[in-house]
Amino acid sequence: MTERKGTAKLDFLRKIEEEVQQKWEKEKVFEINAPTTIGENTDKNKYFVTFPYPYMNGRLHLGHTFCLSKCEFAMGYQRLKGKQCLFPFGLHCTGMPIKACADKLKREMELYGYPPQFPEEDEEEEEQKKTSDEIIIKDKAKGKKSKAVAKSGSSKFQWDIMKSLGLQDDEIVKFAEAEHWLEYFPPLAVQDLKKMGLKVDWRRSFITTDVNPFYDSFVRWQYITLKERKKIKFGKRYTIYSPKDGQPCMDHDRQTGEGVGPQEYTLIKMKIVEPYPAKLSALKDKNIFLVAATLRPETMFGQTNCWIRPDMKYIIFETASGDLFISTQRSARNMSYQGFTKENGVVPVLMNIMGQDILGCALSAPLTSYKTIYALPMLTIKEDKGTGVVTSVPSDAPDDIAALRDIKKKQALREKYGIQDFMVLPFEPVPIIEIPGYGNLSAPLVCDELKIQSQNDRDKLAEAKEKVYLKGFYEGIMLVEGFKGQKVQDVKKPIQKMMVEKGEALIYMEPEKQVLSRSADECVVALCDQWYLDYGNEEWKKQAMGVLEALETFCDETRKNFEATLAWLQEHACSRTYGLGTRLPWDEQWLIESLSDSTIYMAYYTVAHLLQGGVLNGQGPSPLGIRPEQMTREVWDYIFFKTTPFPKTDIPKEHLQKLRREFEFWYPVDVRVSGKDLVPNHLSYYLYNHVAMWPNDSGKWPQAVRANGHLLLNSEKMSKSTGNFLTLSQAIAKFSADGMRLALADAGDTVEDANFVEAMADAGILRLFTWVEWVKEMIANQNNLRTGPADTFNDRVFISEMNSGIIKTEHYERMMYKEALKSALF
Ligand code: A2H
Repeated sequence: MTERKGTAKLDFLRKIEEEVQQKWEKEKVFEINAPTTIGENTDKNKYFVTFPYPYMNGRLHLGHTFCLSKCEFAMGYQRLKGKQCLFPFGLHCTGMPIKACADKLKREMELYGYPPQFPEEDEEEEEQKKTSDEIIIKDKAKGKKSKAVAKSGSSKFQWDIMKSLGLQDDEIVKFAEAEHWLEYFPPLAVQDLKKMGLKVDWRRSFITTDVNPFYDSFVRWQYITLKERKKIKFGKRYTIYSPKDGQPCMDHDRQTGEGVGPQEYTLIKMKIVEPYPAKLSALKDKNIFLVAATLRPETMFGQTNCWIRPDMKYIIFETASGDLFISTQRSARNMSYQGFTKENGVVPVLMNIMGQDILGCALSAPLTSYKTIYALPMLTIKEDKGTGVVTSVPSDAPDDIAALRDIKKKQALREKYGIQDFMVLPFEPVPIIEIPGYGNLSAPLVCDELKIQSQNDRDKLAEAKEKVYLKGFYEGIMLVEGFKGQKVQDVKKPIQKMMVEKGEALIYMEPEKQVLSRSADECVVALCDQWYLDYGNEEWKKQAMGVLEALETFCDETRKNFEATLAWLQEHACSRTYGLGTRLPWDEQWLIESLSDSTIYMAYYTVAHLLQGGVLNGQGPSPLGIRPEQMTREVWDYIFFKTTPFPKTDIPKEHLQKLRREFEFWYPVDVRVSGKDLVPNHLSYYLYNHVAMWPNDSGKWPQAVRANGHLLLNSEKMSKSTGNFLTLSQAIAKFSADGMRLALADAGDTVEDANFVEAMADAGILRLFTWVEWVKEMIANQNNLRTGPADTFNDRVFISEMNSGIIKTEHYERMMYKEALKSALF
C-alpha cells in the first residue's frame, strides 16, 4: 500500500465531515417517520433501501462498505428527487461462528490457563489454526464474506486472534461468553458507519437472536405463520453432517467444501458365492456382499466383472439386516448414518482385509447375463470415492474396458494377483445401449479410436469418458429386453427402483467432494430429523418465480442466476442445535439458523424504532411503552396483514395503528443491495418468504435487487494474510469519508469484480480540497463577477453542457455510479 505524504488536506476534509455529521445527528436528518395520515390511495413518494445485515463477529471492512455504498448513493439521489427515503441498518448475530469462537476461547483457557500459556507449535496446533482462523473470517451464512476480526498471519489460537485486535487479556476473557460479542461489535459497526456519514435512521437498528426479545418475537411470529401455511415440514432428510459436531454442517459451518451437497449413488449388491476366498472362510454361513457404488444403474445389464484395488484397505461390516458388506471404512461410515447399520453412526467391523484378499472371488450380480462374475484388480480405483468397489461395464465405461483389456492381455498381471483364466477370458463386453454415432459398444470403440493402451492412460481416458458419458446418458437408447427402444435417461430411475425393490440395490449418499467442518471433522451424508423449508414445493416455487418476473435486477446475469436457483432449489433445513438464534416456537430444542431468520426482517425495520428506539438489544425502554410479551401473534398479524381486524390487546389502538402505518407506508422494499453470491441463497429465500407471508398482496413483494461483484483492493484480492486489506475505519482514517466514497463509486457497477484503487481515493482528496478552495475563492470574489443576462454563445454552450450532463445522470436511476461520476462530477 502506498506511503502517506502530508495529511493537511485530509485533515481539512475530515474536519468538515465531522462537523457536518454532528449537525446531521443533532438535527436528526435521517430519522424519518411515515406520514401520520396515509390512505389506500395516497401516492407514496417514498424510497426504501436495505442491505443484508452484516455478521457481528468483527469489524466491518471495505468489502461490506463497497456493497452498502450502493444503498447510500441511491439514498442520496432519491432524497434529492424529493422522496421520503429510508435506509435502516440491522446487525446479524444468528448462527454458529460467534458461539464457536467463544467456546474456543473457553477451551483454550481450560487447557492452557489464564492468560493462556500456549506450547510451542506442533501438528495439533496447526490443525487448530486452520479452524480458528476460518471461524473468524468467514461467515458464509449470508454468503457475506465478512473478513471481520483481524486474522493475524500466524495466530493459531483464538486468544491470539483477539490479541491482534489490540485487546488486553482482561478484555479477551469476556469474549468467552457469546453475549459479549453481541455487546462489543455491534456498537463499533454503528460507530464506523456513522463516521462514513451514512444516511441511516439509526433508531431502527437492532441485533438478532433471542437476546433481543422484540426481534425474537417477530421471528417466532414469522415461523408460526409459515408453519401454518405448510411451508415448513419435518422429516428425515439427507444432509451433510458432522459426526463430531453432532449436527448438520451447512455452508457457513465448513472449513472446506463450500456449496458441496450429497451425491446419490446406487449401491449394487454383489453376493459372494462359493467357493469363498480363504480369508473369508470363517464367515461361511453369512451372506456377504461386495457393494459397488454406481451412477449408472441402467448399465448393470452389461456387467462382466467387479473391480477391487489390491493394495487398498477394505472392511467387512454387519448391516442392520445381518448381511455383511465389504467396502471402504470411509463409505461404511457414511452408510452408518443412513440407516444401513443397527446403531446410527456405528459401524460394526467384523474384519479388516486388503483388496487382494478377495481378488478372484465369485459373485452373483443383479441384471447381468453372466451367471457368475469375478472380482478382478483395477489399480486406478480412488479411495475417497464411492465404496472402493466398482462394477465393471466395459461396453459403456472406458475405464472398465481399458482395465479388462489389460488383464485379458497380460498373463503376468493375472498371475501376479492369482486370477485364473476362466475368470477373465470368457467375458466380453455386452451391447446394452445404442449411442448415435458410437454404435452399441461405445467404450471399446472410443478407446480404439484414441489408441488407449492401458488403464493408466489417464488423459486419453478422461477424453474418452467425456465423449461417451454425456452422449450415452442423453442420447443413448436401451437395447436390453424389457427396456428396448427407451431412452437411457428415462429408464435410469425405474431400473434403480426395480433393483431396490428386489433387494438387489440400495440408495447410498456421500458428499460430492470432501467437506471438513470448522471443527476439522470429515463430514458424512446423514439421514437427519429436520425441520425444513420446503423450497422445492412446486406451487411455492411458481409463486417465487412470479415475484422474480416483476423484479428489477439491473442486469441479465443476476436474473439468470435467480432463474437457475429457483429451478433447482429444494428443501432447506432451517433448524440447528448449536449456535445463537431464535428457537422454533413449537419445538424449542431447535434454533432457527441464520439464513432462515433473515428473510423478511426488512418488515421489522419499519416498526423497530417504535419498539426498541435504537437500543440495539431491545432491552431498553420502548418509545411506545410496549413490552415484548405484548407482541402476540395477533398483534403482529394486525401490523403486517392489513386485512386483520384489531386484536384483543392492552396496547392502545393509536399505537398499534401507528405501527401498521409505518409498515404500510414503507413497504415494499424498493431495492435490496447485496453481493452476487447471495443470489443463490439469501436473496432467493427473500423472494420465497415474501410471497409466503404476503401471498395475495403483491404490493409487499421485493421490487428490485442489485447484486454486486466482489471488491478488489488495488487490483488484488483483499486478504488479511497478505496485508492487502482495509477495514472501514482504516479507510476513513486514510482517505476521509468522501475520498473513500469517491473511490467506492468509481470501483465498479457490474456483477464483475470491482476495484478500489487507493490512488483514486487520494486523487479524490485532492479534488475535493481544490474544489472547496475554488468555491471559497468564488464566494470571496463574487462582486467582481459579470452580471446581466447569461445569453452569449458561450453561456448557451455552457447551459447545454449542463443539461446534457443532467440527462446523463439517468445513470443514477440505473444505479451506475461509476458512470454517474463521469457524467455528473468529472
Ligand atoms: B460408474 P464419479 Cl457404465 N474410483 O458405474 C474410481 N471410479 C469409481 C469409484 C472409485 N472409488 N467408485 C465408483 N467409480 C466409477 C458404471 C458406469 C459408471 C458406467 C458409465 C459411467 C460411470 C460402471 N463402471 O461413471 O466420480 C463408477 O462407474 C461415470 C462417471 O462419482 C461410478 O459409476 O462421477 C462412477 O465412477 C462414479 O464417478
